[in-house]
Amino acid sequence: MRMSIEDQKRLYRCLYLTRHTEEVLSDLYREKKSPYKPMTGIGQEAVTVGASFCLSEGDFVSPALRELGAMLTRGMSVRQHVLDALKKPESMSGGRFSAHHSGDISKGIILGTYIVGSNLPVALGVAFSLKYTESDRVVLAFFGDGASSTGSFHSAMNCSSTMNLPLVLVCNNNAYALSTPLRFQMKTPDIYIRAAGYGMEGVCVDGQDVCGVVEAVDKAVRKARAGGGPTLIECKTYRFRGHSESHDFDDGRPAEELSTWRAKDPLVIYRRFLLSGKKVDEKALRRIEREVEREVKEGMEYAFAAPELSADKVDMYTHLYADNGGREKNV
Ligand SMILES: Cc1ncc(C[n+]2csc(CCOP(=O)(O)OP(=O)(O)O)c2C)c(N)n1
Ligand SMILES: [Mg+2]
Repeated sequence: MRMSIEDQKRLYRCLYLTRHTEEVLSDLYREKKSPYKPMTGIGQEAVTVGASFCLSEGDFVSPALRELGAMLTRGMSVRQHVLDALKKPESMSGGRFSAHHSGDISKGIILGTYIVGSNLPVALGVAFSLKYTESDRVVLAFFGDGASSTGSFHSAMNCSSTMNLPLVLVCNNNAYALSTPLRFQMKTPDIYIRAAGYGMEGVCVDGQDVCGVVEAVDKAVRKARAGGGPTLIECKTYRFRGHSESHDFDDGRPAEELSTWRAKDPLVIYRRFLLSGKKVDEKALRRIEREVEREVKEGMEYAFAAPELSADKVDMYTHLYADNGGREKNV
């Protein structure tokens, strides 16, 4: 993908927005100032943001568990995310979503579930509908290394390949499923090779290098849009924090492994890359960072101050398929 300087700055902005939002939410939880316990993608932003950056208006993204970066890159605001995370009645779902079920179909963000791997058959269904209606839109679906051992993953691989669907499957291989390291999950360190078993193209990229992620995903998106079918893209990455914010940072993972990966911070790498090109200077990047910090602060302040759900205004009987006959209680 040929990116203008403006595109490059926009990409940095999305990376920084994701990092900063997750850091602030995590700090608030740890300081007991927020009930929302994040499962962050800190360290993995080059994958989630970089891949989502390749989509166009009208395309769809299917986030898994730690893809806030995908939602923000596709245009969800910090305010909207935090309203969802805090289950505020003002959120789109009226307080029904948790952050794991968040999404916004008007922005092409398919709503998630907490069941590992379960977003893949849903993404597959959306991809099928796009092909069926002869649309040139594509679906980008995220999943983790752990999810790649689920039946949902294998069904989605087989079906999308056989039906030549416009689906791009992006694996965040962060080497752990909760606290289980990859070597206890599978006999191979590589997930992209599984594509061969389904007659699909499989690609492996450095998930800390956002330029490499953008290049690989952009190619796969173009291929899918042109009717070339699905691609599996494995991104080797690492989460810098615990599985969730209720886990310690060093949750049994070797200290040396953590420090090796922390030295490959995707934001630092991309920042350095931008400055080395000499078309973006330190001042411009600082300006972006200040703007993002202001946006995050305003979004958080709004969402935290928004009214809470109140017990006497529970409307659990609306939005049901079944007619409740106007009854409010004891249904
Ligand atoms: C079907 C299912 N099994 C177990 C869990 C509990 N669980 C939540 S996240 C997770 C780890 C998933 O690992 P991976 O797919 O590698 O994603 P990561 O957390 O590393 O991003 C597990 C086991 C779940 N939510 N759903
Ligand atoms: Mg994982």
